[in-house]
Amino acid sequence: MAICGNRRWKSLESIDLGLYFIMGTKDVRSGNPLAVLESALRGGATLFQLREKGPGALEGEEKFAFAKSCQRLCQVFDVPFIVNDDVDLALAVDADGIHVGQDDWDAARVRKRLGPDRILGVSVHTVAEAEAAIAAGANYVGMGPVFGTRSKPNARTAAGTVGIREVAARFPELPIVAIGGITAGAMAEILASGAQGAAVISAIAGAGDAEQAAAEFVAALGRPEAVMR
Ligand code: 3NM
Repeated sequence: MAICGNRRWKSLESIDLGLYFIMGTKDVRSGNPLAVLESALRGGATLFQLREKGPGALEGEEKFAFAKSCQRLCQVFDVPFIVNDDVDLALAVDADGIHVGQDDWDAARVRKRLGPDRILGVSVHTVAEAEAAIAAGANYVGMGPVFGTRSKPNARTAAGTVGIREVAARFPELPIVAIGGITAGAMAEILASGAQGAAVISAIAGAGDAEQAAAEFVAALGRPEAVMR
């Protein structure tokens, strides 16, 4: 089986938010996290974010080593490797980008540290936050939680797609990825709201067969050609 990569990306403009897989070691209920990541990539994930957070999360050298292993897998599949929240780690491993929340870091300061060539994603909830993220130099915004989620203990109340519709209408050029409790069955609703794709933890990391789960999302995106095997 030849691995051709999920989606060639050579510029910040060609980032594919279609199936944005997010995972930390604690999100995987059974099996080896790296094997789960590889399965998700095989299934067609177009972007990966390492979100190593919460009780029992790896730290220091272990986190660095795990990040490097994830990055190597992403490189095999030609999928951007994004680090959640940890700017030092992102720079140390030479990640393709970083994702920050409203409470994590000031996005403009992060952009300064990253320079112009890495991907910067920012979580936003309102049109005003989206405007600030654009001004700070974000390449995309994440919006959620759309549905209830168990993967983020301090997540806000589920907001549906209302906010996504508002932000998409105000900033039609801004790439938006929806997050929070998203399943393949919800993809049509997500795309109709103006988002380019879905960011997913449990529906893939918690699935018995992560490759199959990812492939179902890609099929729901309506462009299964994203995967070449
Ligand atoms: N951020 P799942 S919801 C990491 O609303 C994260 O900003 C959210 O995991 C937000 O796909 C969330 O298992 C968890 O619901 C998403």
